[in-house]
Amino acid sequence: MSARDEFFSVSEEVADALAEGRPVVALESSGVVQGLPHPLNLQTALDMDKAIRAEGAVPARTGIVSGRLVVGMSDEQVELFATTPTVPKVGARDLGPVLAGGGHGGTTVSAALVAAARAGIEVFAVAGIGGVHFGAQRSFDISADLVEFTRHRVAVVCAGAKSLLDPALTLEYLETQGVPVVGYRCDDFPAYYSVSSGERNPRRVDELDELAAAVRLHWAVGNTGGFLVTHPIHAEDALPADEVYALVREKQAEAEAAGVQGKDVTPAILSAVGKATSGRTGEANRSVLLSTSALAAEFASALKRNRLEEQA
Ligand code: PSU
Ligand code: MN
Repeated sequence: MSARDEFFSVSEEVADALAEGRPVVALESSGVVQGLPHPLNLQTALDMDKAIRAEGAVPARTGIVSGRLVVGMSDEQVELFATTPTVPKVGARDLGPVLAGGGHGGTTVSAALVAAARAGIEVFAVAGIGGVHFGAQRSFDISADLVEFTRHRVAVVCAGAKSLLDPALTLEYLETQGVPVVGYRCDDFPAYYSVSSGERNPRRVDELDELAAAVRLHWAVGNTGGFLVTHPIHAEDALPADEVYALVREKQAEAEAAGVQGKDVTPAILSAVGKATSGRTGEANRSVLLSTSALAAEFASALKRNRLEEQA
């Protein structure tokens, strides 16, 4: 059975899994288009799917394909995005206009959460969330990802915030908005390519079933927003945080001087940092995308187990 209407389409595999109560992990597609160079982007996206399946869950990559918001993109659709750099980056606010225009769109975390919630998916995986940018006191640059966390009952498994973001301000914003941030087997709030951002997770839990219970109870008491689970990149694939943050400051200054603004900021700085490290960030990105996907799949299973326990 596939849930389908004119502008929203859930793949048959994802619809079947949801109907049968099997674990599903939603994914974004902006990272495929804007995040990694070809062919690393395609290989990584397909390997993320494998990592999720290996843990017994179904991957559900979201994206706008020919004016339709798809949940559960096919390999061919992912390949199209991976080889078409002109596919625009689409945040939550862009969904309506881009769907109306009939074109393609790579979903950011914010847009993917809208799609996941609509499909009834409870877990989303991403390597690094958007957040509060360094210098946000001046620029006001705060990712729409943070706002969408407050709007949807979707748990987000991530390796902290992207390395171009201010981790302390990002954590402050999440606290203000009532979004739980819990480290799974880690004390420090991770930083995407790096094991630690230098900040601490407000909480830590070491068992997935306890984490699942926390998410279920967060919702059961009436909270309507999301829940962040953080877990860092494998240490052997990580880059030193001080080195990455120093590079980010340099590349951010260059981007500002060049007048880069709005949604171009994140891809511009990340790709400049990638070039400056001769691709080492690409390999780190691949590693953390795979490990986060696998953990999200395990966590989605724990969440399903918890629901069964509740009903028993
Ligand atoms: N990876 C990149 N560039 C991006 C993104 C990922 O290399 O632009 C997307 C992610 O989907 C993330 C979003 O949700 O950027 C955050 O963008 P902004 O800071 O403009 O909110
Ligand atoms: Mn922004």
